Amino acid sequence: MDDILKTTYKAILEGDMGGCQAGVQTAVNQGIASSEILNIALIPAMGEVGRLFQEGEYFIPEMLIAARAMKAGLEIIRPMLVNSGVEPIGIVAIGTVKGDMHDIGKNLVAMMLEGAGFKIIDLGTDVSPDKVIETIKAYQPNIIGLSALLTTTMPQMKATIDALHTAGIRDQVKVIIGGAPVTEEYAHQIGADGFAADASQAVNLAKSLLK
Ligand code: B1M
Repeated sequence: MDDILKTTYKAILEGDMGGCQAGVQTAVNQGIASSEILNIALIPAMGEVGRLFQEGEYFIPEMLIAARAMKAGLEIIRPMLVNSGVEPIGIVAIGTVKGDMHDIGKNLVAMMLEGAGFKIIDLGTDVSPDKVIETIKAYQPNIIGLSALLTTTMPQMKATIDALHTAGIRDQVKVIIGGAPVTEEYAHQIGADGFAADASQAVNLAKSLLK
């Protein structure tokens, strides 16, 4: 791993927002591709934070400041991940399901979709099925993207799909799901139109569903 990527990785583990921003900026200045910065430093660092949390070495505050540092670094490479001025190829409304506050992965997926030419309606976190229904009625998105990071909030994905059926609007949109505990099998089980394991797969999936 390049020294600057190691420094950036370490800054996230230490919750050092300024260090993470400086590291990402230096990496960009050195000509390191934004995808490398993301996949070698930023994402693995959050994986390590999760491991440390699971082992009882990190607690919520450490996890939170690490997430803030990572998000600040992500913002620097955002323009490189996102193209602007391109006619949208479709509309995706995306959010993290009810009861779930994790938004880093969801934001990354949104950025990559935006970069691929989709117009994004960001519903934020803790998104209820009713909010999804309101959004479909108001903006007619082609795709609804649901993210969940907790095994306890995954059932909200099914609750949302069920609510779309009840409201009689399930056939108006495609529903794609993702997040660390989510699987392809779960997507089939709850009647989603697709599952993506990461942001680039989400882009391929969204494009294929538009066809
Ligand atoms: Co939380 N947390 N957290 N957390 N947190 C996890 C998820 C956990 C695995 C940590 C652990 O125990 N190892 C664990 C869940 C266990 C489980 O359910 N099985 C956990 C827990 C338990 C909790 C709390 C319950 C802790 C507590 O309070 N006791 C609590 C819940 C709060 C709530 O939501 N109601 C909590 C809180 C938090 C913080 C607020 C401190 C913070 C979130 C900050 C934020 O997001 N703004 C946080 C963090 C940072 C994490 C970890 C460390 C990192 C998550 C992350 O950002 N990953 C996480 C451990 C881990 O995942 N290793 C953990 C980086 C991100 C790029 O990856 O989100 O997976 P990810 O997204 C990927 C893919 O999954 C996919 O693409 C993304 C890019 O490749 N993807 C999609 C995601 N969404 C998609 C949607 C798609 C398609 C693909 O289509 C629509």
